[in-house]
Amino acid sequence: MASVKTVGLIAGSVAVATLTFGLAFAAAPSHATVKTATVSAPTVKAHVVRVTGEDFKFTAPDVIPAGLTEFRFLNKGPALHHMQLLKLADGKTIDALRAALANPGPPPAWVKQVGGPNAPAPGLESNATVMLEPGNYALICFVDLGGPPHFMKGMVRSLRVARDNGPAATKPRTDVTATLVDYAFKLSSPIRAGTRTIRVYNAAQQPHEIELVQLAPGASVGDFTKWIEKMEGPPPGKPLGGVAGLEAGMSGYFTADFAPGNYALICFVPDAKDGKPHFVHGMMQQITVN
Ligand SMILES: [Cu+2]
Repeated sequence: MASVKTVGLIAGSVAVATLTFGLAFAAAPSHATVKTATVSAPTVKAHVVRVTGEDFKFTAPDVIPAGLTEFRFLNKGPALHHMQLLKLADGKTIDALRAALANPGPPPAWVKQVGGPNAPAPGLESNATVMLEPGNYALICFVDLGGPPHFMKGMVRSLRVARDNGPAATKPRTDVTATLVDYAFKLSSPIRAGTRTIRVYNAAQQPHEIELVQLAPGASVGDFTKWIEKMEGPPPGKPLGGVAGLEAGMSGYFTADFAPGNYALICFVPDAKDGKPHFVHGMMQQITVN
């Protein structure tokens, strides 16, 4: 498949950081009145689903309930992995997906990219919160270490999302919105140091993602994308996660602990026209967190 990411990470060369992840939910005031109908709805949390990735498989539930869902993805390594969610059209199965992906070129039109936790360095956990409709999905890893992409080695797994009649979850409270366009990231405000929840919204015509990388002191986003091409020497940054590929018009959320310093936002999604990763078209941005 030509439209595969070329992200790599040298196992063991990345220090394991102590990061904590979590979502902040808006607390609804609770009060009740006798005569009027102004009863506040209680806060309902998103479902939490834990997934692990390793060389080369996912460990995940087979069936989960529909609705707002926070995926927590632990990369047990030793390679870099992410957890892209694909929604399959009605009647399509994981076997049909495998068959389609055996051919080079972009995924078939009956597959929709609906986000998921983007790649954390080995040993780290990343998260993403997305709204899931009932249906058939796949978890897939598009990461490529210069060899076959990881889904060719077994990192594709089916996930059934079943109808859920519970109350709708409260959307995460967000600190910053990152809007994805062709080919840039637009932040609604600077990201301040601390635990921050970012809403990622794809306003473009084709799929995009955010991969968040904490840059090593003195390193630039260009140093990191150059390093990816050859993967020689220690990486000049540490992947932390973000939100994997989203179709046009879709949104997702991720939460990360931002220590002061420099970070990179990068999109590796292959371009609809020329198949090159979007960072080649300029979809990479360096930000400073204070
Ligand atoms: Cu992109």
